[in-house]
Amino acid sequence: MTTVSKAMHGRVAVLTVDNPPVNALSHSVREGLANQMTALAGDDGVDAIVIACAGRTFIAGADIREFGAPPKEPHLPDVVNQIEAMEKPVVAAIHGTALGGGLEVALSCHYRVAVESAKIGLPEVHLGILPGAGGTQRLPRIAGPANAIDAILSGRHVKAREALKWGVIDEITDGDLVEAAIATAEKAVGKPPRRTGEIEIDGDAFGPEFFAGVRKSVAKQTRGYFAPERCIQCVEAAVSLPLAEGLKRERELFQECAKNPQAKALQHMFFADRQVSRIPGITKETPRRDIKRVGIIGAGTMGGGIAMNFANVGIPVTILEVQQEALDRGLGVVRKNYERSAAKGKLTAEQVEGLMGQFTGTLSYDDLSDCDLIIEAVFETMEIKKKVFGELDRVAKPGAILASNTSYLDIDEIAASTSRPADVLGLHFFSPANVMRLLEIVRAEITADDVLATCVDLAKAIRKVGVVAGVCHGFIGNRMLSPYGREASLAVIEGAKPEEVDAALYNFGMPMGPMTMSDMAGVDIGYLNRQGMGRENYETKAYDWVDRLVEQGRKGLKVGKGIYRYAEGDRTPQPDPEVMKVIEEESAKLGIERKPIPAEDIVERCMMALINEGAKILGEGKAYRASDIDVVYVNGYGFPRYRGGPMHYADTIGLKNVYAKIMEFQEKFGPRWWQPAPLLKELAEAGKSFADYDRENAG
Ligand code: 3H9
Repeated sequence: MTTVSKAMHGRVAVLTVDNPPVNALSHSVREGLANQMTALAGDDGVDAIVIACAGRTFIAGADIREFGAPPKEPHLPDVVNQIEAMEKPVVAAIHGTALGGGLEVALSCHYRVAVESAKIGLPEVHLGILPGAGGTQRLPRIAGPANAIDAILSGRHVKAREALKWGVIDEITDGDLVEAAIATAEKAVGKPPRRTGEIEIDGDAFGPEFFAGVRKSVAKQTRGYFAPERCIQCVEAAVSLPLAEGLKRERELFQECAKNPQAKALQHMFFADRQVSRIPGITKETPRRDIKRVGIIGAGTMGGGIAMNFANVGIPVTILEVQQEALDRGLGVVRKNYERSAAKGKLTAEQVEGLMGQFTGTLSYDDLSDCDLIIEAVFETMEIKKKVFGELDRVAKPGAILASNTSYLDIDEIAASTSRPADVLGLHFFSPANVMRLLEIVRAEITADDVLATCVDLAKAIRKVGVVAGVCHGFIGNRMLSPYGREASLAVIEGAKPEEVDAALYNFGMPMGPMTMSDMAGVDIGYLNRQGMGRENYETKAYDWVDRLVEQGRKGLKVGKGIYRYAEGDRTPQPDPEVMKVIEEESAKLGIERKPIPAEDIVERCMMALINEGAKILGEGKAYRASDIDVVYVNGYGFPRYRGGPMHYADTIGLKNVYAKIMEFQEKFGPRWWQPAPLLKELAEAGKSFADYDRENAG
């Protein structure tokens, strides 16, 4: 298939890359560009060359689908060097996004013309690699090391205007892009070659202190990641070495990154993020309902946060409370949130007022009658939820979508309590709802397809990662959290200190350990939940010590003490000897001889519990794909993205090993909580992975 075609415009050859959807640099494109360059170099009828793209974008990078396959010549770095070495001027005509290898191709051209809406970037770091076709050597030369390192480490998309200031783009045109590029090419004929790689960097300002500062500034957000440090080393090489040597160093470091398991994990997440909105039975043709106004019931932290998502994208919200005071308080919190953003310079005072203008407060259900979607965020009991849905059934217009923000309750039961169950589903936001990206979209037994399709689209519109889950206790995320928390808590009663458990999981890559997380969420929440469950339904050994703390008033961070203690105005958890006393007493009560537990054992138990529950969820059809579970855990629970989510992590261990470990735990800790998921057993015995399962079942 020809993906690079040539058309002559006078004495300028215009090469058009046409490789939908994003003109990635698949083998045919690399080969097409290389062959064309060879032919055009020797073609007396051609004075200059333009590289342009068909469709929605300039080249968006190397073809990620080819990663892992045996490399095929010509390699991109060679193609890029070949373009730069051309004696005839080469001009890139950029629209859409010139990303990764796409920008590297553009940087090897001698001029770059773009449309105003174009963007450039080197997002390789998000895929666990680094720009491997000269990007780390050429961008610092043309844009300066500081801009280059910012672009390479953040992977952000830089607007054409900013790129113009950096010198990466030579001209922004509001006319026809290809014509403008041809004009630039014609003007360049006869001038000496203008090669990015030949620009000299004045390295004086970019010594060791500069790079030490860079390392320090990104240390927190890059904790545990392999590629960022190698990106920095590449730019150091650009500053200190001639181009050829810098390119060699870039190649070595690129290979190191490509071989590291993080690259595979991050590339898995790239596709997982895109797969998640593909819902069996839902197509582009599935009708959608119009959402012009949203109603929210409950103006508490959750309700207010949920409402902000809609206001932020220009959808007006009616927010209902039972008492004026609660309503005023809720709207006051929303205003404060916006004002905080304004204080940081993210919003103007005028924008704050505009956003607040999207809110209408009410105490009457009747005022929700013009809403197209109503989400309740009230107290978490079935009785109250049913009462609310009864009211909604009475006032909502026909066709309105009715959603519950419940974290655990049975949406089928809620739906069945209305006269319109097909219009009901769960929309489970995570706290703080205006910040957290995850949204679980809970499909009830008879939720209508158009209701689901509308909510999947809506999730994107409000910039959330929407994952469809089936009805079960805790859906995907919280259901998995429960055995994970149980194992963490058991480790404490068996001999580990809370801070040791937290450190083990923090060092694994979680943003915080489960003990700190409990304190932040409120230790009393789990306590109340357990009170409602009955002792026969949970592992009392794991939680009796926690419950004793709650009974002593240690409800967590909000009261300054929980599993840890907190100094006034300080959120740093401090180990507390009082807590250790309770733990030791409870261990003794249970006849447990406390023993130190190695960090690896803590991590292993927590991870095996998480994976096993994930496999149960998948086997029961409560998640469509293993990769959807990964999306939930990475976006909602801070599971390290570089490990690819719990299910991909399980694949890296090997499901046979995971299954064997769970059987070992069954032997050691008893069968009650260690029943392997039937799907896990099946896959392990067949020598398959969760990725195989996804390929075979969900496409
Ligand atoms: C690189 O360049 C390495 C080099 O430095 C060195 C080499 C030696 N390859 O996101 P969308 C697919 S690394 C293959 O929904 P949007 C994507 O999977 C690369 N496929 O659209 C999806 O497929 P499907 C550096 C790709 O409009 C479809 O295109 N570049 C690639 O929201 C549409 O994607 C990047 O990391 C690819 N490179 O956003 C850029 N890119 O329909 C990654 C996309 O089957 N891409 N697909 O699900 C993006 O950031 C966005 O896709 C883009 C469009 C902004 C371009």
